[in-house]
Amino acid sequence: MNSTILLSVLFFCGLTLAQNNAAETEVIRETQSCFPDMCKLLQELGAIKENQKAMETRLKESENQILELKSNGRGATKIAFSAATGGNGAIGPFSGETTVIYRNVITNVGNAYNQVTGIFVAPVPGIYYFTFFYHAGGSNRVYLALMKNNQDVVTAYDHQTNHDGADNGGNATFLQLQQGDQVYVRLGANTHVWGNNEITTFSGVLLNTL
Ligand SMILES: *[C@@H]1O[C@H](CO)[C@@H](O)[C@H](O)[C@H]1NC(C)=O
Ligand SMILES: [Ca+2]
Repeated sequence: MNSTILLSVLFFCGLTLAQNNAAETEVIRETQSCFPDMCKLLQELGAIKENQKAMETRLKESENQILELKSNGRGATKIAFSAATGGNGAIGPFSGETTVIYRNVITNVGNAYNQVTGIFVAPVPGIYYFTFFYHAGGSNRVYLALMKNNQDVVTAYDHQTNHDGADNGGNATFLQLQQGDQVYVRLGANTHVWGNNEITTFSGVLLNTL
């Protein structure tokens, strides 16, 4: 039904209803018996149209939100890195605590890991997952700690021994980070790990933004 017809019928209904209040004649009674149904129908049609408009608006809003998430929104943030120390022998022992520098980058989506400093800096607040693994000999102790800012979160340890010449260990954790929080692996004083190829690694991934 086009809107001109809709308007004129509504206008007619208005007249009919107005006349109903003072209804006396046959003609008006006849009109009354026929048109009130029509008016109700039109009212319902109007309500349906309103509903449809509201739904279209909501659909458009949802579409916009999805587009926003797909492009530059927080839902699009992808952060993941894996790196290995590389090198050709023991890293340590050193007299003080040292940040382990994983120079060989395997993956660094989002560039939040710095291969010069060995430090990962959270670019967005979120839930992250980190792992580190090491290989080491028995000639010295092993002590590695995954650090969140200045606090050790999970550690890996092994004793010095001369009959157990090859050790492998590691640890993993979920961390809730604020933007700018630093995560790195610290080698304990007078301890060591081995650094050949991809044998000693540090990895992290953003699971969800918060
Ligand atoms: C992981 O770290 C925790 C906390 O430092 C420690 O108690 C646990 O022994 C570590 N696990 C391994 C497999 O080294
Ligand atoms: Ca051992």
